Amino acid sequence: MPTTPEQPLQRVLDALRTRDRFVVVSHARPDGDASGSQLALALALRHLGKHVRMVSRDRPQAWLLSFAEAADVEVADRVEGELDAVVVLECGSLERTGIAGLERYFVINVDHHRGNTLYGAVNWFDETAAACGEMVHDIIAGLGVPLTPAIATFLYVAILTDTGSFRHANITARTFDICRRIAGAGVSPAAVAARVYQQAPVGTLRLTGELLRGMELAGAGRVAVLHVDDGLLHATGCAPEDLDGMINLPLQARDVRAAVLFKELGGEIRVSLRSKEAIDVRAVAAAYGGGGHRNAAGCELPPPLERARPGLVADVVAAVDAGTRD
Ligand SMILES: [Mn+2]
Repeated sequence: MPTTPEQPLQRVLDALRTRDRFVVVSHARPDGDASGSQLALALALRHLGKHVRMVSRDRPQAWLLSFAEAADVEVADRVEGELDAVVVLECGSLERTGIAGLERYFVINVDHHRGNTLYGAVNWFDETAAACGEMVHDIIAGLGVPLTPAIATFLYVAILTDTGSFRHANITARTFDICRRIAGAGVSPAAVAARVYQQAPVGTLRLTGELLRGMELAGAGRVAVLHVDDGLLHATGCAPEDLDGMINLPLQARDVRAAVLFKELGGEIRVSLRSKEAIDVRAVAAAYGGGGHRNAAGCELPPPLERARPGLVADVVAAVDAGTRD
């Protein structure tokens, strides 16, 4: 695909080619796309002989640590030292990294979240990408780095997880074109899926059971509301990252159009929102200072939860009404 120097991908490629010392970061509490994109790009830059560190505000998820390369991710809340550039993946704003000191460097911003603030010296923002991993794939291809089995594996981790195992609305032909290349590089989709989805400790099954037992319904059964607090995590022996993906469980029900998960953890209240089809929960999250995608978004709320909860649930019901009317 020919590109002109003015195109964002080309500017990213130029910025990477002409520099040598990088830190690659992604967002705090990294998900599969964050860590997968970070690892794939870091390995590709190292393939070119460049000096690359990976830094994350929080430890990668437990299942990701089953990949040996993930041990190389440094957990830190600050970046210092001599660098030519920081590559920020999968972050709508620099604050999403949870890492201090980045603004002092040449920042290369690669992201697919609507509302990206274009905070980099070089910015490539593509909200049509199903995963940041798709964009990283194009960067790696543009750099002329071959898809080694390890690089291809992490790209697949990014795409598999960010598409909800190929179920979300953001999937395009491009997604499958990239996955076709990944499979051609020798990656076994089934083996990667097993490493991602069959690593859970039994405590997460207990947590799943408790979350669903406490599920409430609003909006004539079309909105499912889940709640978790420190006590429930403690009782099931789980950590906050074990909640990842659990908000999607209620969407298995035909009549549930949207799901809300209230997380009262460590004195903070976080809200995750998911929806089906045209129902826009990003707009709901944005009204509370959050963001995300149409079908997957989140925000934070000031305590106490009881004050904000009814209004937010009502807003989700209204979003379901609006999204169902269209
Ligand atoms: Mn993503």
